[in-house]
Amino acid sequence: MARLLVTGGAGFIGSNFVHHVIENTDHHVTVLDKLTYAGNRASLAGLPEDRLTFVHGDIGDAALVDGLFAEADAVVHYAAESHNDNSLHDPRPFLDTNIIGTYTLLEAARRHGTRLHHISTDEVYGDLELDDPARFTETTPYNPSSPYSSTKAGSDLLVRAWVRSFGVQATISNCSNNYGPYQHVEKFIPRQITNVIRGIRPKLYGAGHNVRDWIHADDHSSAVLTILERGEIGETYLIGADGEKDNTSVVELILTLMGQPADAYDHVTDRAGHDLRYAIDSTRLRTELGWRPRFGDFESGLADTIEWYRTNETWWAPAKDATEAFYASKGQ
Ligand code: NAD
Ligand code: TDX
Repeated sequence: MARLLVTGGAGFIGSNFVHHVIENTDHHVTVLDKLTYAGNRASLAGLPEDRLTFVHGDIGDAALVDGLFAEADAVVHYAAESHNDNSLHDPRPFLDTNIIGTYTLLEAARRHGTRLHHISTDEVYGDLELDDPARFTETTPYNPSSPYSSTKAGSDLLVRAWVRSFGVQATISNCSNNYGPYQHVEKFIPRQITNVIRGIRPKLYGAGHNVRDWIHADDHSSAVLTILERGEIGETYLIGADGEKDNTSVVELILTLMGQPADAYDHVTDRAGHDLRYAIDSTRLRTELGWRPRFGDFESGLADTIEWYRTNETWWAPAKDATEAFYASKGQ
């Protein structure tokens, strides 16, 4: 049994990871989460009290972080400001949490010799043309587009520097777009599902040709656990499940699965600097560490996710009106 510290464990992917760890291992989990607008204590409801400790705090609080690292065997770092649209509106929290927060964790890992896994995104590589046969690999040069992705790129580079300069025992993973339960209604898939539930037409940015490479959050969790157990220190692993879909197809599929006409959506103002396409080549993770995704079928994973939002309206309803008001103020 190991003692895992999970930063951002009340967010979308972090909470999915905590559920995955508690169901599939005997590790004890301590969650450190600031409970920003994106964090929700209810995402961890029902988990056994003897397996989970919740600490409400900021990853930039060096004294708090130091005490938690002293008691952890390993740290998995999910905490971040994560939404591109917010980063275009107000970049500052992205610098504070994604850059200074990660720096604070790295300094604690350095003092305590703690194993650290840093969670990052494929967005650090910029975007690809729609007809480009290439996909991102571990050697693709960094070329981030948004304030969000540039701060994630900065945090990755800090981790690499702390490994090389100070011998910090860290690994990095860069994953593609996640979907599944507990995702905030500001994000594309939950926004459209909850719009349909509320009788609002889904909103597609621009022409809707942009492509994202979708992976179920539980497959992201199994990949992270694999890297934590068998990954080589100092190395980066790309996580993806060959799930490329253009945004129009995703909206049409949501509408169809929810019993609506496939064309019952609106085109709205495009995102500034909107990345065209992301695509992950996860060969390294599969061949070197033997990882495989379990959710091969996007349509059935999406149907399960729709069902989750239908049955968990009390989880998402409190954030819905404010989120739509924010988008409406931007013409989106
Ligand atoms: P999220 O916004 O749903 O959750 C972020 C969590 O971090 C929240 O619980 C929030 O309260 C917490 N947090 C924010 N600032 C904090 C701080 N200063 N101190 C402590 N806690 C803080 O994000 P998510 O979508 O779950 O993303 C989690 C991680 O995965 C991020 O690092 C993100 O870059 C990365 N990632 C996300 C995706 C995706 O598709 N969502 C894909 C690849 C990588
Ligand atoms: O209402 C919408 N309509 C729309 O067309 C919203 C919210 C989004 N979109 C488009 C923009 C993107 O092309 O859908 C796509 C997905 O948008 P988001 O859910 O905002 O995700 P994205 O910007 O691709 O970033 C996500 O994946 C990578 C996560 O939010 C990041 O944290 C992660 O790093």
